[in-house]
Amino acid sequence: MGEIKVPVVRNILEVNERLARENRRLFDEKKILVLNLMSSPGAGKTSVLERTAEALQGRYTMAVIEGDIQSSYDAERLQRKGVQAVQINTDGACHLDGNMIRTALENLDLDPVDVLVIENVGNLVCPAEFNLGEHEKVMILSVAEGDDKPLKYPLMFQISSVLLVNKTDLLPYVDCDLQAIHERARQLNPTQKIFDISCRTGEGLEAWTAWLEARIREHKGLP
Ligand SMILES: Nc1nc2c(ncn2[C@@H]2O[C@H](COP(=O)(O)OP(=O)(O)O)[C@@H](O)[C@H]2O)c(=O)[nH]1
Ligand SMILES: [Mg+2]
Repeated sequence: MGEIKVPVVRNILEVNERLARENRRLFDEKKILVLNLMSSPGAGKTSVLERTAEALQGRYTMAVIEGDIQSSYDAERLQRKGVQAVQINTDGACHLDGNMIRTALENLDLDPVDVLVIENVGNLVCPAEFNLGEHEKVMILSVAEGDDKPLKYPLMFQISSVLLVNKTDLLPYVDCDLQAIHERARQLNPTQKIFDISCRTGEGLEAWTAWLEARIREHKGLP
């Protein structure tokens, strides 16, 4: 009898890592800075992108990949701001993966792009596990979600190099201790950059966009 070979399905995360590395190679070849933007549903990912597009206008070219379970609503929001945007519908999947990004890239003209932001599916859990080939993971927590979230979703805070604490205009109306968010996030990730922002009033957005512009220049090797 010949040897019986059992097919082994390779770890899904391992396959994803390979695809993410391929995406990263393409981004680096084109000198495009890529951000993976993550948060729970409604924390303000698309709002941050709209505000960021306004701030970068005329200086740097931004493109966006929008991930949602359904609809093309968010891509349309960004297109209205003059941003090249492509929508991915995951049809139920709770996160984006390297393969979905590779497919989306076929529908983008990358040549003029300085920064590509990938808006992940609204979820503080699964997106933390899947690299897409990005250079920076950026997460948003809105104050309306509560100051206990770093304790409950530690991985997302640990892997994100930037934390945007959004909706600070709502602080007078919600039971949320901003200082506690900072302290808990710091404990999980001492090097994380934290920006308190309000997409509604614009407060704090300048510091965030200044960081982003500096990061774009650094990535391109510009002074
Ligand atoms: N009060 C307030 N509302 C905000 C702020 N940022 C976003 N929103 C609102 O929160 C809701 C969800 O925002 P959206 O950007 O679609 O969140 P996403 O699901 O994470 O993309 C929308 O109704 C926004 O207008 C903010 O800073 N303050
Ligand atoms: Mg959105």
